[in-house]
Amino acid sequence: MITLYDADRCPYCARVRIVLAEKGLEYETVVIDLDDRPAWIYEKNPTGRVPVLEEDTFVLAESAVIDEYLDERYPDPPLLPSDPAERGLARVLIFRFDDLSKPYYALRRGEEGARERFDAQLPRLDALLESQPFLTGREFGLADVAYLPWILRARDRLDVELELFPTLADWVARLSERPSIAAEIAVVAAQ
Ligand SMILES: N[C@@H](CCC(=O)N[C@@H](CS)C(=O)NCC(=O)O)C(=O)O
Repeated sequence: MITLYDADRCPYCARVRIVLAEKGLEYETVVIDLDDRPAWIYEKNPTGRVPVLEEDTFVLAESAVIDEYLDERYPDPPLLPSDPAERGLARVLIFRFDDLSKPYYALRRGEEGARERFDAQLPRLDALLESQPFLTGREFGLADVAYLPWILRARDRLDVELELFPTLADWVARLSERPSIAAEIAVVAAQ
């Protein structure tokens, strides 16, 4: 049995929810109140953060690692390219995710200049999506999952205008047709 220690408002948890949905896996959710975390969550993850995935007695933290674990353990449908070069490039994008998340959290904190710093990241993603249909490569996969939760929250909660970046906006529109992503858009709307 899979258990996800989860919080609706957490985009890192969204990464895992999306992969569980894409794989069609059943799981149990334990909601963690991020403003009043139970002491026992530190036994599962020493940082006290969510998401944490538990499968029987196995416990795993870190959203990007959990997503790769799920992809390896439940390979159908695959969410990383079979071509090693394409796979490597998708992993670099996931590895460098902080290039987007740092200005995102600065924007959330209302720091001066943060909107410009966040907006400056979008042409890079837009240009990449002009050369390939998905951040992961030729098919949807883990790099798309790694970035989309923040792009959705930037659009829906921080008034970032994605229309200025048509290829990126088109990527969001295409992904939004997937049930796994539509469910996350509903989660963001409910917050
Ligand atoms: N690197 C972690 C980050 C997870 C994370 O920052 N989760 C946030 C919620 S979105 C959290 O638990 N925050 C509580 C805290 O920082 O104490 C991952 O990718 O899973």
